[in-house]
Amino acid sequence: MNNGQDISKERIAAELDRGRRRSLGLTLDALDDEELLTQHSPLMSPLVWDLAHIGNYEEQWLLRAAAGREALRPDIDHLYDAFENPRAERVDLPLLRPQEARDYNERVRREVLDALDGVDLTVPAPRGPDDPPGLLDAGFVYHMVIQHEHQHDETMLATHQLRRGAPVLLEEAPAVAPLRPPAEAEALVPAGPFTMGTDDDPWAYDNEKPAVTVDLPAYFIDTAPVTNAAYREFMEDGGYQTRHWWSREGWEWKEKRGAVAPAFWEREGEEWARRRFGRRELVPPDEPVQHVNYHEARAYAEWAGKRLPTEAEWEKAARFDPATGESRRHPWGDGEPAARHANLGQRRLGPATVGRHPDGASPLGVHQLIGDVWEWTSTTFHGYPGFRAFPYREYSEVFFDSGYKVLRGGSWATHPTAVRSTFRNWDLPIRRQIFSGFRCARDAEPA
Ligand code: AVJ
Ligand code: FE
Repeated sequence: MNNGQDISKERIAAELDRGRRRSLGLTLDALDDEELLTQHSPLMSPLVWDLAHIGNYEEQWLLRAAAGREALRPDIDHLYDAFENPRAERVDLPLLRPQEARDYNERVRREVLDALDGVDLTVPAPRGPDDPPGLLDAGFVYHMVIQHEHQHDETMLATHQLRRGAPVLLEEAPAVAPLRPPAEAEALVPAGPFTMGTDDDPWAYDNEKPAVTVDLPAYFIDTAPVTNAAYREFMEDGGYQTRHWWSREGWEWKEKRGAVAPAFWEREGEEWARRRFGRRELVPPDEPVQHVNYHEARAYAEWAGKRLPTEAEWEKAARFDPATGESRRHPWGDGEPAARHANLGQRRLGPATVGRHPDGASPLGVHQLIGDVWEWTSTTFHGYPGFRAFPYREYSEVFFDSGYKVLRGGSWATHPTAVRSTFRNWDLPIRRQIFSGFRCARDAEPA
């Protein structure tokens, strides 16, 4: 079973190419060498690090591990090892220059495509529970590398957002779709079991496996992410000045940072403006709020008399079909995301207005779960029961149970291949340079 996914080599080659054109668009077209080598923020790598890291990861996994070819540049592995080199220190490494990085990536890619013909990507016969998974099973390692490039492209967009100076990224005019906001503010998710995670999605990472049955009591979940307008009500009601709404950790963060609004917001008389990729504009009221951290999301939820959803609640709202009792790959079904379903893949440089994607709603009527903004959940990143690290502990396992909060659903900057209803992202509760927002939930029965 491969969940109806096309695992043809043509698809893999096309997706590899799509990722590369995107990476080059974020580095080559946009900025000169000096800007690529600069550290725009201590939170981020110089863009040229991400670029060569993408190629080095591809060399390690697709050339050496998958195709068994000889290493091209084992001498640079240590420079592009994310664990050996904290982000703030990468600027001081003897990195490949931008043109060297492009040439290296192209060399790796040429060999990868050359070797692709000879690899066996068939779906294996069902394995026993103790048999280890295989790197090539149903194209796994190729999917991992395709997603990896897009994940770094999203990270590079966060670097672009932090960068000062004239705008360099172009924005396509968003297609005008009919605006059909959800009729109700909340959806009731009925009590009962659902399937969380997956055993057989050929794009799924180790942390999305294995599939587990989770039984949840009934709850309400917001049918849309919290908007800028709603978030401003919290601000104007003294949200950032009222200790009561915040956790101890959250209040400490807020006091230390002096935060009074989401990141990149600036006062404009009585109004609020925001900086977005080098442009300044009034904050649009009906878009999902973004660039808030876990503490801010949690404080808002407390103020609203609600709470953040757990990640299980988020996933059930996104996948559960009450008519069949089954879990879907996406809120709208098992089909690939199309433009009408969700705002993904950097088509715009920000979230879409609430109500723009009625065709992407879940069976329970929850909108915009996929795309727009990553949504904070109350869950600490952990392994599902039966978790097995694959193919390396440093993708997921080393982050388990250490205070990282799970984010779900992808943002406008997330590529369609790099998100699904089972996909789990994570970050520290203080981070807000990512494209993060949230929605609220509450118990259906008072506890
Ligand atoms: C899953 C987004 C948290 O960017 O740190 C990139 C993805 N892992 N390279 C990250 C990742 C290795 C990861 N996140
Ligand atoms: Fe990486």
